[in-house]
Amino acid sequence: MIVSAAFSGKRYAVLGLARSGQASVATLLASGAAVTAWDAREEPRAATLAAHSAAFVAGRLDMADPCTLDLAPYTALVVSPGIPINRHPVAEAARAAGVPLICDIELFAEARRDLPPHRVIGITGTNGKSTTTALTGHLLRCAGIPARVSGNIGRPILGEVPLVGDARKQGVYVLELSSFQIDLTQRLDCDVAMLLNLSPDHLDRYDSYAAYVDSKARLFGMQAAGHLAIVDYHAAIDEEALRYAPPGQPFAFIDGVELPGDQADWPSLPGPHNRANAAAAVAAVRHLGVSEAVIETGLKSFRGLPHRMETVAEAGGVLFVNDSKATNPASAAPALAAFPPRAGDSGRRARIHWIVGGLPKGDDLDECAPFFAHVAAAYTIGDAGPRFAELLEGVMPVTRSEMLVEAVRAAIAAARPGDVVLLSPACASFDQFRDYEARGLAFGQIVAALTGPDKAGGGAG
Ligand code: UMA
Ligand code: ADP
Repeated sequence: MIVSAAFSGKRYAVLGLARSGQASVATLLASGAAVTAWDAREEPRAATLAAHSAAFVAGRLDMADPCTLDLAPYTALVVSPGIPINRHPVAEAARAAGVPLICDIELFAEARRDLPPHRVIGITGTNGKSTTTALTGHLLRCAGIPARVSGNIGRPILGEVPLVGDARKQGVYVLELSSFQIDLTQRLDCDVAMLLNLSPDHLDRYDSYAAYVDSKARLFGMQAAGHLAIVDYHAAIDEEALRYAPPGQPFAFIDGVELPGDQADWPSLPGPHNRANAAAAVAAVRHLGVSEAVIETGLKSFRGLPHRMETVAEAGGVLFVNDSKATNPASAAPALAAFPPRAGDSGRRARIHWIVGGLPKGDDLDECAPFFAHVAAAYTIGDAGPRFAELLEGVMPVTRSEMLVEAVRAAIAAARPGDVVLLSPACASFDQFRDYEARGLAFGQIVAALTGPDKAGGGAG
């Protein structure tokens, strides 16, 4: 766990006690701070109390009557990134009391002064963050550089074992950062900061797309002069992503990065989107001195993350691919692009059976449209199902499945050898699942049940 004298003797309020909130409470208490904490749910409240009984005070940070809390005495209010500060009453209460609204990433930024010499790579963007974060950590470790891979990728940074090092041999914290985390961070100076790409997302949390872009661009505004910014060429030009960067800041364009070797030798980085992710990671580690030879072997040995273009089964010549992490149309598009039509008996044949839908992020699938010709049939699910079916009917055969299990069953019945049953929903999962991971696991289990040795029958068996 990361601890720091920076918090000693101060008072913090913490709202949200899941992964990042729990880690924040633990760090603050171990650092000698007093903590008042709350979660809307009883279970995480009880778990936090059980873990830190003596030192911890529960307070109604949800601002519900009758116990509305006076925030004025607190050094800061630490909120979890999942709490919508654009509409939660605690945000207004904190502003009224003049108390900074921060998250665990800002606590880490403050704690850095007490950590041994180290460097930080911060990675944001709409899509590809986790892949690029994991790959960056992998390339550093291949070079023998100690690295922690944390943040939005699912590991709260404050729970990490601090890196040991000295000025000559510094470890690297590789942080995946969501716009929610950047909004709650004021002082994270990344040695290398990258903005991978931008497309509309999370618009329930922002007044406009411009406000979402602005949130991401602030990552560069926190960098010291001389620290490297890595940007997608289009993001930089179209969205002025570097507008907050210090004057004269060095920057690299992702599409200008030279990559060693042949992408065909990188089993976990297929497609043009992964080439861009690789370029961003390579630019960062090159800047920190990793050699070309290590980069070349590291790209080959990298193994991808679950729920991103993950092959979960192959049965009867049909591939089953879990891309549950594709939670918006821009991230589903490369998955469709990855399986172009193949030559068949009667000309080129589309081979994707596309399971699409969930909680929609928008009203269209425009970004996927260039690859509709790759789709043999669509199976719509979830809240977005009826709308997506309307959009796709007439362009491709559509089965209105509603439930994932029905979609998989119908796809198996229709799939022929050489085809791909692809879950790439282009939507959030929260209408039917706890999160994208639960959705991806359900897909894998359904596929196993319907294609495994005990299955009842089906086209792909
Ligand atoms: N809560 C309240 N009141 C509310 C709303 C929520 O008390 O009004 C409580 C909930 O009951 C819950 C907690 O707040 O206990 C939720 O906090 P959280 O959703 O921030 O959960 P964490 O486990 O702390 O996860 C967060 C990030 N979650 C989000 O940004 C939504 C995780 O990113 C991150 O991995 C983790 O910190 C560790 O750093 C997840 C994510 O979905 C993967 N990110 C979004 C994305 O990638 O699209 C941005
Ligand atoms: P994030 O952490 O930003 O959500 P991931 O690496 O987890 O990104 O990938 C999420 C989804 O986005 C996957 O379905 C993947 O196929 C797709 N994807 C990955 N990289 C990119 C990219 N650079 N551009 C567009 N889509 C991408």
